[in-house]
Amino acid sequence: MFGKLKSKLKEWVTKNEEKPEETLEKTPKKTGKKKVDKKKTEAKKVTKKKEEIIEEPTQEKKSFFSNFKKEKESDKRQATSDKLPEKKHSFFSKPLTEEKFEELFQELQIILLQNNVAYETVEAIESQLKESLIGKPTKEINLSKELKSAIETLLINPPNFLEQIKSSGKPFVILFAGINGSGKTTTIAKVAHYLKKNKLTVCLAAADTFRAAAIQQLEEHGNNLSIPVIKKDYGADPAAVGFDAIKYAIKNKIDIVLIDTAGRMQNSDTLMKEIEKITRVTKPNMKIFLGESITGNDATLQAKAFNDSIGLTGIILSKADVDEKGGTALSVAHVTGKPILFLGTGQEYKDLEIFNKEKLIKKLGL
Ligand SMILES: Nc1nc2c(ncn2[C@@H]2O[C@H](COP(=O)(O)OP(=O)(O)OP(=O)(O)O)[C@@H](O)[C@H]2O)c(=O)[nH]1
Ligand SMILES: [Mg+2]
Repeated sequence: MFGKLKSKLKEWVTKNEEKPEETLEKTPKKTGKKKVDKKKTEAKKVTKKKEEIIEEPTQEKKSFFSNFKKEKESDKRQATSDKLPEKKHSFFSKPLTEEKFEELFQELQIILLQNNVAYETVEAIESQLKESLIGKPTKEINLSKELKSAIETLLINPPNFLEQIKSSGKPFVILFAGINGSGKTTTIAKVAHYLKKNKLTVCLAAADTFRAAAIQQLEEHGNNLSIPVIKKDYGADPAAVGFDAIKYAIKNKIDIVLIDTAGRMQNSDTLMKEIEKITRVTKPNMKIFLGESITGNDATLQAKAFNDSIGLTGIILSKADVDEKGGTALSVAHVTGKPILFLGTGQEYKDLEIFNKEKLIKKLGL
């Protein structure tokens, strides 16, 4: 996860921080500036440190240093004599203008969009950065730090899952919803395994009575994990299956009921009405949207629609192990305002990771 986004962000930060005076002050305002930059690049090419060059300036490089000195002296004079606030700053401490910010952000915007960050989320990052960067002296700008803090504000750390369950009445009902193949049934099995490991008792409701073999798939997980599965026939009312599972849990003093539901596209009115009915009948304590990390903007749109329909409690993103880009987590969390509870990181029962925003930001290398 984050392989591509991480390397692209690092590339962008390094590029813009290495030569802030070149990138942030791209438009040469003074004569001779172009010459200065060209000479600087040449000096870099021979991979000599600035200090070494200053000690022994060759004839060829003398003009670069004399120009540089002149620039600094002229800036110094302006800083003391000029009344315009913009010119009170030295060569290296001019405040970043809105125009320069737009120039700088353009490239970052493309990187983010290409890595599955939703447009809305890119805009949020832009406005955060704008607020913190515009007017700041360019030499004081730490892009990595600013970007990190902009991303940090988009994410929410989830509440303690086990604590929430333990502090609530029995049975604790969790409904899983999402589009076809997003990983609902597999994730239910992983969550059941996790709860069992934490000494909680679980039963599963096979409320996907629609897809062929969906009930058998859940039963197989139930058998593997020694967890009861409550089922009806294919075509039965899924809300009734959920209701029966809750009755079973009350009777058998089971702590948690996990309800599996059929995959449904968020734009299918009938199926969205059906999930609303399941929600009304089973009154889940938690309504979880299961999205795929790899689907990017689609997952964001789906999460939004499911949230509008049943009011989500949180999100689980599956297939983070095969996600190269990593922007989905940022977008889904930001757009819905709901916490990501877990990340699915593989196909085995143990492959479920509690979401942690600090860990995610660390993975981004910021
Ligand atoms: N690599 C990887 N594969 C996963 C993960 N979670 C689920 N899968 C795979 O995704 C596929 C679909 O998973 P299911 O659990 O059947 O998805 P579903 O949402 O229940 O599908 P429907 O019931 O058809 O809507 C299966 O092949 C799973 O093994 C994960 O975190 N990582
Ligand atoms: Mg399923």
